[in-house]
Amino acid sequence: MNLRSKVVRSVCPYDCPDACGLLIEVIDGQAVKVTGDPEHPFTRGTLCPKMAHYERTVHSPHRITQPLARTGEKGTGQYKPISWDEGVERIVSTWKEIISQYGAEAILPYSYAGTMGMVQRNCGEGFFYRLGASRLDRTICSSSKGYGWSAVMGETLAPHPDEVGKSDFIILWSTNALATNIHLLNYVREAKKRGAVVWLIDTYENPTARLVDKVVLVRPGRDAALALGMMHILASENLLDQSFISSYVQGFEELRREVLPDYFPEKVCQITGIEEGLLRELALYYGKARAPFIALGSGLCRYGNGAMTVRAITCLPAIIGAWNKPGGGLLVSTSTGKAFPTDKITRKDLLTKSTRMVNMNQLGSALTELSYPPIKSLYVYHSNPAVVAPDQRMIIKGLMREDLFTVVHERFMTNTAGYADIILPATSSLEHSDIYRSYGHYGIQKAAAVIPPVGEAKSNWEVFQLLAQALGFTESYFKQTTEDLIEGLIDPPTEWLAGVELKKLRGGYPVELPLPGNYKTRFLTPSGKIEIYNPKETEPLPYYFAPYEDDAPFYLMSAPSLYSLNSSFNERPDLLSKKKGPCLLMNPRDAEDKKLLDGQRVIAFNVRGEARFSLKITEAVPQGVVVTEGLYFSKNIEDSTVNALTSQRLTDKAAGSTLYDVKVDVRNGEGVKPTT
Ligand SMILES: Nc1nc2c(c(=O)[nH]1)N[C@H]1C(S)=C(S)[C@@H](COP(=O)(O)OP(=O)(O)OC[C@H]3O[C@@H](n4cnc5c(=O)[nH]c(N)nc54)[C@H](O)[C@@H]3O)O[C@H]1N2
Ligand SMILES: Nc1nc2c(c(=O)[nH]1)N[C@H]1C(S)=C(S)[C@@H](COP(=O)(O)OP(=O)(O)OC[C@H]3O[C@@H](n4cnc5c(=O)[nH]c(N)nc54)[C@H](O)[C@@H]3O)O[C@H]1N2
Ligand code: SF4
Ligand SMILES: [Mo]
Repeated sequence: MNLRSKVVRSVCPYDCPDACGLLIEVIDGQAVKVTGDPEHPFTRGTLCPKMAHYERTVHSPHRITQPLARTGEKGTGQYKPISWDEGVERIVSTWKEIISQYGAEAILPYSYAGTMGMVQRNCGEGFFYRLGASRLDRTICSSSKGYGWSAVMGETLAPHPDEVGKSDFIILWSTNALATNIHLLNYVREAKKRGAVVWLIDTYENPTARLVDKVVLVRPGRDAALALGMMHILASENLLDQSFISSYVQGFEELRREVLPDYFPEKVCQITGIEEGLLRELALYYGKARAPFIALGSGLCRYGNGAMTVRAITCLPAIIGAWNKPGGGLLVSTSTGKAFPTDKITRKDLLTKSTRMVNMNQLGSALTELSYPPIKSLYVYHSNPAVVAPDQRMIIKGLMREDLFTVVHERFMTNTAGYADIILPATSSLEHSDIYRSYGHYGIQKAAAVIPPVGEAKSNWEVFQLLAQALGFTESYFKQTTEDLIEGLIDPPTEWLAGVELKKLRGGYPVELPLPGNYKTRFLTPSGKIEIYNPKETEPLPYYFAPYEDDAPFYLMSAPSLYSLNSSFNERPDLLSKKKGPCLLMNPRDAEDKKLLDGQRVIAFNVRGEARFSLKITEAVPQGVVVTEGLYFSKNIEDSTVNALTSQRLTDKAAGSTLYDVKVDVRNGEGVKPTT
């Protein structure tokens, strides 16, 4: 190690359940090396391929380092540098004009999870409430999954991930954990060493398939039928835990009487496409295991029936009493929001009158169809809707509007930034402070800035402070430093936080939120029991209904890639070369029917649009399904990507995205020029 170098702790800011602890080696204000913190209990010293060279992202030559103003046509990428003063002045004067003509609801913020830090992620909300802008319903990821879990389990604490290590039968259900939750696999490996059996239930043999003992391929959007079919078999084979049910479960008898008879194996196999022998084997393994554990990913919640699917699966551990056994349970996500008074950041109280809510999955319609008032300005921060949000063609049509004033606060020239009127340079997580929690474990950690801002970059909070000042907002909230906001989350500590060593937390070390001894059987629902029957639901008992489905031959899965995270990391040539460009995986028999050859250019299309891929023929994908891994930037304005195919339809509950509930046809794309 160089004498001038120092090694400091930080936290991975990305939208990933692992929320890893990082060690950053810094020389002369530059991050030169990034490694996993060996003292972080979940990270255990290893990082994913994306973050192993985070310094290449932070000091990328593609970083935006100055505010920029558009000089050419929208979408053509022509900009000139301007000062921060000029940038802020242009934004504020344009907004004032818009507000006087249309009211503040003509302004729409758009943000999601470029950074998961509690301050930088959420600090725009108070600002836009104060402004009186339209509000954004932030449901693109997995709101329906949370809804489905809560409908059965209320606010019950999720199991600690180390339970997985104690299980003897693990189901990885709708997750490509090898890409999206790699540190959970440490526990899976531990369990395997002790003899545990691991299965994967997915719509294709995703890369995690090679780590498991058996794969069950289910037709997309049918998992509720599968879960109910498993419960039918568990009941008919007497594999229920009656004593657990009578102490802790509400409504199993109703389910057994009114719903389960409908989910006999022949019917379930017809719906799900699973062979009867395999369905029985799965149900019997699950029912006979000492402590079965389900790790539930989010793919299956992004359908028109997503919330109900998660609700049905959440009933499974209840009827066999898995919650009562060390190593048994179901992990949907750890919700640790209650540990922090996040309303001190989001400041709902600054909203003085009711304002319009726009669903983030329907940005395309919002920009092109909304009136009274129309959206006249869009402010995007830590999100890239032109790539990640559904129905891309509509979004681009909206972003192209000459009368839409778009501001994008970004680290890189994303496709969304390419349509902006003003671009503001954003800091990376190493350049600002924050405090982090996780949705995959119970660790929390504070991270101070470890290097100065690259160029003239500013953090989300700094920009909202500048805008607040220019708009004359006088509330003391806007005068607080980032450090003040972090401290406000810790002090005074909530009841949950009071159990952690605050000195260690303030010092930047990873600490764990404590869990009460009996938490796995403390069911925080209105009845105090697991609510298979939930009287508050419009349908008090879970059942299966079909997802939306387009009229086209192939289900399209646009699953995560190991080498990017949503649209992030596309700035990295080292990772892009491993990603190998947008591919479409197809079963050999489908390719033969369509007379398509391995490696050729193909176009996937449906009523909403089309996207180009290179075809990869593989048995990993069943007939009737095509798969693409990872999101890519469009190279030019004519070229759409996978979200040109996805729809703005919402889930059954919680207004979530239906990004996987989409069907396409595929045709030869050799020698065909792109069209929009
Ligand atoms: N490397 C990497 N890591 C990531 C991300 C990334 O893009 N890349 N994204 C991050 C984000 S934002 C999130 S939310 C998490 C998501 O992490 P996960 O929840 O693990 O991943 P998902 O993409 O939601 O779902 C993955 C799997 O669902 C399967 N699937 C789709 N439909 C169905 C279905 O109907 N039934 C079943 N059984 N399976 C189905 C897909 O084939 C895919 O294998 O990962 C985070 N981590
Ligand atoms: N077809 C399809 N579409 C999907 C998915 C899918 O599986 N299939 N996954 C969906 C899911 S699960 C999610 S969660 C969404 C995610 O969608 P987004 O949250 O939009 O995620 P990213 O694409 O990672 O874009 C985040 C952007 O924030 C920027 N950024 C990072 N840190 C900061 C910061 O501190 N300040 C500012 N101002 N900018 C910052 C990054 O440079 C990056 O461009 O995408 C969804 N889209
Ligand atoms: S595994 Fe997830 S949290 Fe850990 S370094 Fe990679 S992206 Fe970050
Ligand atoms: Mo997500």
